[in-house]
Amino acid sequence: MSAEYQVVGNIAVITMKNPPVNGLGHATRSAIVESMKLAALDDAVKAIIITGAGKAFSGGADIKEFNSPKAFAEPSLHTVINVVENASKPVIAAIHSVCMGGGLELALGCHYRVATTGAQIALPEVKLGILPGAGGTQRLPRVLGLEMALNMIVSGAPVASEKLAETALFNELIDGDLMLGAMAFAEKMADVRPLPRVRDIKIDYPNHEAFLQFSRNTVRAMAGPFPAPLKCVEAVAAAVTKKFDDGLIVERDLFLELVQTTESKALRHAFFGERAASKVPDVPEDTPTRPIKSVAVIGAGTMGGGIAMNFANAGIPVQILEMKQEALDKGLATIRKNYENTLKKGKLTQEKFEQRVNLITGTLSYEAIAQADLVIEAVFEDMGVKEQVFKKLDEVMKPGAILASNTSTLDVDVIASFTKRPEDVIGTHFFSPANVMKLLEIVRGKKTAKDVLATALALSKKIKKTGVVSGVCDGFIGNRMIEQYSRQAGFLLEEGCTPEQVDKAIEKLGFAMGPFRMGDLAGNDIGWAIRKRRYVDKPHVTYSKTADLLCESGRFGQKTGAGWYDYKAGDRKPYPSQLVNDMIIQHSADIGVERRKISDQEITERLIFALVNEGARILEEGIATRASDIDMVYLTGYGFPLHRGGPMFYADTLGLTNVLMAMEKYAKGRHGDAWKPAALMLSLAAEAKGFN
Ligand code: T1G
Repeated sequence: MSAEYQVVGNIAVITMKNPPVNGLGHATRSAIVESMKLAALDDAVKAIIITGAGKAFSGGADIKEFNSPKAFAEPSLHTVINVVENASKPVIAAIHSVCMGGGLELALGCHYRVATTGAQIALPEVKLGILPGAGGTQRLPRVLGLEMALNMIVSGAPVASEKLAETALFNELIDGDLMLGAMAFAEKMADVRPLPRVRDIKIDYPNHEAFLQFSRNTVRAMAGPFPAPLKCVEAVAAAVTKKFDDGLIVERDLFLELVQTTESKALRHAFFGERAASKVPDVPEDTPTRPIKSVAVIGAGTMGGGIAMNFANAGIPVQILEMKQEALDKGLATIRKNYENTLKKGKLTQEKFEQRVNLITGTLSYEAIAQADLVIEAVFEDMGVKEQVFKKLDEVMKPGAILASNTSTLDVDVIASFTKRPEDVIGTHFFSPANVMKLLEIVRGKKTAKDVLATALALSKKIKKTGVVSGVCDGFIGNRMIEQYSRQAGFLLEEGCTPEQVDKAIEKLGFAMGPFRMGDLAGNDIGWAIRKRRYVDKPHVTYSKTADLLCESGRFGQKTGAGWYDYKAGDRKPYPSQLVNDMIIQHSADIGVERRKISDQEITERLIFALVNEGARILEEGIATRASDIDMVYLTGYGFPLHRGGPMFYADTLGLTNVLMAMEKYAKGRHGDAWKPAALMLSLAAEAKGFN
């Protein structure tokens, strides 16, 4: 059952029931049409109300059905809306909570719409790389006007129902019980004729061409690699320039064009990937979580400060523990400065500023944090230091407190072994800047308790992070893959590239920042320290010494005013460095490598396929639960271009056989051992399958 039909007095009530958000899947669409037939045949029924059960009126078309025959199987959403709009009895949409996408389009096909306040009203299709495909681009401008409708459709942003109260979208806003209000409204309108239809409203916008042209130029400038925003403008333009039914045809054609694009498939992949990431196969979704009412952070450095801000932003009091008053004062001052900057930009109210600053306090004593529900260690990335901290935490923290480490590569099981409560230990790897980057790698130790993991996942949502669960290995998911990416980047320098050429090639593919600009930003000394530790245990692993030579000359990046690139004081713009390029050329000669011209395609293939191959191994070993988790790590933590869906999705769009063929070619070159294909890739390619 995905819609319930009942008659209350002389009003028929159709209640959509397709949890969690009443997605308008085929079964729901069919049930609505069947219910409309019953209402039409029942002479006692004078009016019909459509509403949604649970937490939404409707979240729109069932995205899970896309690219499956069900999505367009009759009754299509168009058919459902036509049945409603052409009914001989008044149909009233009773809207609450969420009315989005196809759900709003269904409501626009009704003769009347009433709503509670606070309902989220949106046509968010553009965020999925498509556009409203069931009349939304033609009907919304008729009730909101051209400008407001175009803004909503191109941005996909929700608007609270009360903000639209004065528009023709709503006939009434209902205070109190929605259904009682809707029934009263239905009684009132039961005999009113003719039945008003949104499609009959004329859009009055003189000189619309100038506005539409301005909109095209503005949208083209902001759309980046995504085709949907500009098509939204074209669809809405048809609402003004064409008859209603002709406008519907324009909308349909544009929708069908967009729904097939890789960009849309990538956005839909990311939509579901974000939500799938919080699902852990052996941890039931209703696992009880531990209440987190207070947090402590050990270390007031860049990471510790940023981490603390996340919790203050979510309204959770945070204590920062430092060893020295000077370091503590510096850390707290940096946090205040960050909030002041946000305040100055108008992105924070004075009230929120004060609330957040006051939620963060400092202390020099472990005893002062003993009652915190969660403590996150963000000290120097050295196992000896971690050991001291966790032994102390084990001593002072109250029973049941969660002990988390922000380590970016170290073994969480070893860290847990420093305590007598390894089940309470977990990794929470934030990405710098910790108060900005969405990604949170949640590292599950062998002994981490299920409720601790469930708590960390729930908390990641509360602090607006994308929590992705990783098993324990060197580098977890993101940094383990970036090691292979960095190896190839170094080899490319030795074989003929400059840092700028590598960066430009991968940035042309859509990466926010290439490996060398990223190194200069994050600090080349971080990778240097990791390599010193990592390759001691793995002497057989070859890697380029160019990065070490760079660090030996003190060129750590922006923080030292020079790295792979030169920098001018007060200017973060990277300038190619002749000195570094000469050092690279000399190094090639020293190691007897003849430099050659290397294409952008080779650069991007070697960088990305190195990620994909290591990602496949991470999947094989069960470090990551699913390929989309790996994609979410790269989309939210490493600047992988969203329109390409993440490394594993991108490999799927290229075809794993093609990826393997390219890898085979590179395996014949220098350090060919780096290109040994993961068994999972070979088996998937053999079955013509992909990772997702
Ligand atoms: N279809 C299928 N599943 C959906 C869904 C949808 N439209 N919306 C949400 N879900 C699932 C989601 O995957 C998750 O599943 C659960 O619901 C809770 O979601 C013709 C073609 C509605 C504001 O783009 O913005 O209509 O992980 O965690 O925070 O023009 O979901 O539990 O298994 O996000 O309360 C247009 C997308 C579709 C709305 C609720 N509609 N959804 O937020 O819960 S295209 C959208 C959202 C369309 C027509 C076109 C949000 C929400 P699971 P959640 P939430």
